[in-house]
Amino acid sequence: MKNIPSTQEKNKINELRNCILYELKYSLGMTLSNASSSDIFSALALVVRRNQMDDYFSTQERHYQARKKRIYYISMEFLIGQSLRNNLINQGMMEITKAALESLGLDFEIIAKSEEDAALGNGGLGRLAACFIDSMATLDIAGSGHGIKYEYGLFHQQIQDGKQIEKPDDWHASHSPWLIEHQSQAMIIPLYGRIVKVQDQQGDYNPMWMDWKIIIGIPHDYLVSGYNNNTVNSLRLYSACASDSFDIHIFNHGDYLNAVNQKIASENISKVLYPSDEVLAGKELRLTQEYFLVACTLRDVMHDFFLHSTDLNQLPEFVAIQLNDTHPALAIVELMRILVDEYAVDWDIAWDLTQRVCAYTNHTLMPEALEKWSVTLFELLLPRHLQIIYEINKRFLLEVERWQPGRIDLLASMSLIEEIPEKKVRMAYLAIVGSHKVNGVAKLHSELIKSNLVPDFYHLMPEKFTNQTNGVTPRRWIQQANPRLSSFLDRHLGNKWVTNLNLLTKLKALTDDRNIIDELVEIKKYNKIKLSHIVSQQQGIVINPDAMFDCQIKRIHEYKRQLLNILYVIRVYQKIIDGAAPILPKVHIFSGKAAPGYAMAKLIIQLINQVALKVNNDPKVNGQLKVVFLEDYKVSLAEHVIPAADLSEQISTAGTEASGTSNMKLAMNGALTIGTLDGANIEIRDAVGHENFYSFGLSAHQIAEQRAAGRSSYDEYLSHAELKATIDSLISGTFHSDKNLFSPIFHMLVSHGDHYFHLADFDSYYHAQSQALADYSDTYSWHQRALRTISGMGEFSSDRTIRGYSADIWGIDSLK
Ligand code: T68
Repeated sequence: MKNIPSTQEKNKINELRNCILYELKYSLGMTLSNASSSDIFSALALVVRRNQMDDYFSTQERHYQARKKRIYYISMEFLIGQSLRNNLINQGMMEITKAALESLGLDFEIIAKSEEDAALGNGGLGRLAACFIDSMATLDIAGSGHGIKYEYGLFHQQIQDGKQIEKPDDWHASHSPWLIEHQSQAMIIPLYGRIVKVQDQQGDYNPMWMDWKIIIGIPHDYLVSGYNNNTVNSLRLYSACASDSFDIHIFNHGDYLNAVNQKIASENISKVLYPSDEVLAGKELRLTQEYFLVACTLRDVMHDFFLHSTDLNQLPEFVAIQLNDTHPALAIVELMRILVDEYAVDWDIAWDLTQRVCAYTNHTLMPEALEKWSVTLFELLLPRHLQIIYEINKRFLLEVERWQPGRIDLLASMSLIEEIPEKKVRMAYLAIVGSHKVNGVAKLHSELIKSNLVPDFYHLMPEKFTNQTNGVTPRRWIQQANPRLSSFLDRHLGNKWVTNLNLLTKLKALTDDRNIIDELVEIKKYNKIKLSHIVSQQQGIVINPDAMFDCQIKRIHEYKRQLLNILYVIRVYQKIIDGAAPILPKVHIFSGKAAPGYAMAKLIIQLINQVALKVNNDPKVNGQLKVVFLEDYKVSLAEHVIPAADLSEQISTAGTEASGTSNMKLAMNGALTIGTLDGANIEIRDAVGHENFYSFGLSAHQIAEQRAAGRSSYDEYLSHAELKATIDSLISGTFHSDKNLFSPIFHMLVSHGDHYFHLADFDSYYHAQSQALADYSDTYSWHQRALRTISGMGEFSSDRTIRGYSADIWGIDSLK
């Protein structure tokens, strides 16, 4: 039943309605009668942005007056998704907006749906950055995000004949109502050129970078509201454009076409997000992007700093730079260049300041994913930066020599420059030596960084290494994505949980209350019905909301083992055909994108779709087992899947997933986890109680041992008849008329060593799955455990993570 609005509320609704009509008319040049949903969305977003503006200026002034240290979170990716709902919630405007739209005959849901996702990221790393800026604003930290305004975000995925097809994501950045362009703050970024030695007045020779080309960086501000606190920070996204003077120079020589080409080349820098969530081998444009981001951000850093002080020794008092992986590690070098070349700071002092300002977050243990850039490319693009890296390395290797005299092997293995087979800059080593802190993103991961990834660096400088377990923002991942769970929490805990997620522990006392469990059952059911509609609209597949929804939603990767999940489905299917399966209805939902150049991941997508086709249409299965691959995974789709999940698949090979964050989002929304002892799964299991977590598989330690011992996946395959039958179905023509189609998967598993231990973990996974399904048949106790799970998830709020960075890395302790 709706509440009758008070006169004051009526006035607010009226005012908002008039503002929307005003923006529609005067900013967009339309009237209601000819406006599309997307036009109304833009008008509404402009109203919201206008409301943010005053708070933005007062926040900046307040932080400036308080002489607060500023945090610059530099990331090549910010996976924002949609912003309307989030901004309305944070500003407490949701209800009146719905009412204002209704008074115009409009439905909020339809308007909100028309917002394009800002998909400026690949996966976990980019979404983490988005959660962090939300938490920094909510905690009233003077912190800004710094990234690139890609014209094309992560590609759209279409599935045709079971295969992934990539389509460009033109998210119409230039028309985004959220972005405010600041042409007047354009920045000059030099590139290419050569170094000459120039004699100064004392007769010393100093290097001078000359004859560079110029790119212009234009900042765009995206405003980030804190939750219910009047703090508004910003995410600065830089776009690249050609420099006019540079063009004119060429124009004067009459080379029009060359001038135009140069202009296009410059603008290409911010054209597209690289769609790989791992290796980005050798792409000149990518290195240019990384440098462009860093150079623009450091101009902002210096500008902001000089508002406070002209004494560069004070830099670490006012500035903290957090490097989101090694992608922005050139910030270390650019800061050194600015201090040494532009402000003539003595090298040792500059190096000390740089280290105290910078900190580095590592997100991967996989050696092949560690960034390395060819020295030749560096020399061409950033000759001065390469010199600085060599100087850093020279001094660092002297330190290594002092630490372990005579260890030539260490000088080679710890050098920032890899020599063989080709000279390359090791970006992770640069990031480690140039930072005062290096953190992993879950306890296990932070330990493995020390023991496996860079043990020598750890032994040389143990004080640098620390852990900050990831978290996710409850504003988006509970309040926005799951409004019914959110009201449930309001009812039983009051509304403070939104900014103090530890209050969830109070739910523990309610797990024996039948009425409360019934409420939770209803909420999950409602969310599952909603997802079923999306599945039937998008994929044309009818699923039963009473079935268990088993969800694996993340990038497609061998190490994440979507293949293990689909092999399990194949096994169950074979049992059904043999008449030997325990029949309890189940839906396996997959969603995720594969990097366009990652053939094996794309083949796994095709396998999932072919298995789906077979299983979903086989009358013997009779709808008891369904497989759904939801196309075009993105933040806004995740917001629908997560609240509807019963079982969360977190099944990476132990020791490969740095942390995971979908594991947190799903558990917070009441899914139980089936997972390996990997990444943050371990901490989640401890937090929710081991009895509420289906753990399986080898530990990271056992995996490492078996790798070292040289296990044979071929023997595993031969020695296990049922498993063999499952694997053989990949090449029997059961799932595709072309028997050879999936043979690369077969061979990867059987003849090429099964690097990610699918076969070794299969049985253990099968048993955990069977147990989960059997337990699900008792709805009441299942949801008791779901509530217990939610109650344990308080520590996985990104607010907790940001407090950790503040205290341990950034040196800000005065948070409210
Ligand atoms: C993820 N990494 C980790 N990388 O895989 C995940 N990489 O375990 C962790 O939870 C998450 O980071 C947050 O810490 C990524 O998402 C990338 O997306 C990426 C992108 C470009 C280059 C390398």
